[in-house]
Amino acid sequence: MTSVQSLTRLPCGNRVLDLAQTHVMGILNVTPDSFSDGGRFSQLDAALRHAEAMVLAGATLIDVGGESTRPGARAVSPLEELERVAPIVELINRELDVIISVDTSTPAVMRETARLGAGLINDVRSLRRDGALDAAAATGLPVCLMHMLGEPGDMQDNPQYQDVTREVAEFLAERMDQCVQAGIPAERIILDPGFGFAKTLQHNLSLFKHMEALHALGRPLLVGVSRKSMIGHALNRPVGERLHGGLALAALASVKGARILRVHDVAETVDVVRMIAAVESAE
Ligand code: PT1
Repeated sequence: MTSVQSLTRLPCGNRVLDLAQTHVMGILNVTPDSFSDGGRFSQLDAALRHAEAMVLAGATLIDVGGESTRPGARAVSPLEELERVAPIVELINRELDVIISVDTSTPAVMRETARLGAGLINDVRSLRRDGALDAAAATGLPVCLMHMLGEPGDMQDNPQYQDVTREVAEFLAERMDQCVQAGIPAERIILDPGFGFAKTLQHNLSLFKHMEALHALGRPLLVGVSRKSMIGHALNRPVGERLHGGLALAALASVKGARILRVHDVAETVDVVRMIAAVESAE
């Protein structure tokens, strides 16, 4: 392997992510569906089939989350979260060829899912829960650190910044320092501006516009804007009508150098990424 290749290859458990390319991460929520009475097996089977469809559509990562972190969501207990997430991580690892990202802030979930085949820890709280830095370090897996102020339950209560991009960059630099001190090398860190987390529409748009400034931190960027209210507010669209706005942002993020796009609509986003790659690889 050349030294240039080693800079772009991020080991994620038993798989490798090539950071020279833009990747699509498919979202798999395993929060319980109160309208479904199909029982545990049928919910697990439906989740596996959804994951498989996203892999066939071109997702190279699947982000499994057992706790909703959208605005106003409430926290779940560690045991409840583990019981939701662990079986599907084990099943995807056995059945599919894909990197499993676990969307969690819970140390026990990090440790247990790493054992079951997870390849990436995606923590919207940037490893700020008690024991999370040590748990993530112990897994040896890469981590995605995301900017958020407060908790999902209160984060949209009047967020304020002097300069949102600078403050997000400073926050991420500080969390990266904490990781390195805890034994997570910088080479294992992915950074995320945290769109929709403690930000008004204007904060989100300004942060998106100036996203390139975060490249100064020297780590790959992950962007998650799929179906979020920033699209809804900018276009006046309900959640079911945000695909086109989301694809525009996916294209922009890709051109701005984001390496991972976290999305619901995998097939459509993969077309966007491939089309851009086709143009960029032309003479
Ligand atoms: C994200 C992200 C995430 N988003 C990472 N993980 C969510 N790394 C969950 C809205 O405004 O961007 N990056 N995990 C989902 N969270 C939200 C937030 C969903 C805001 C919706 C909104 O609509």
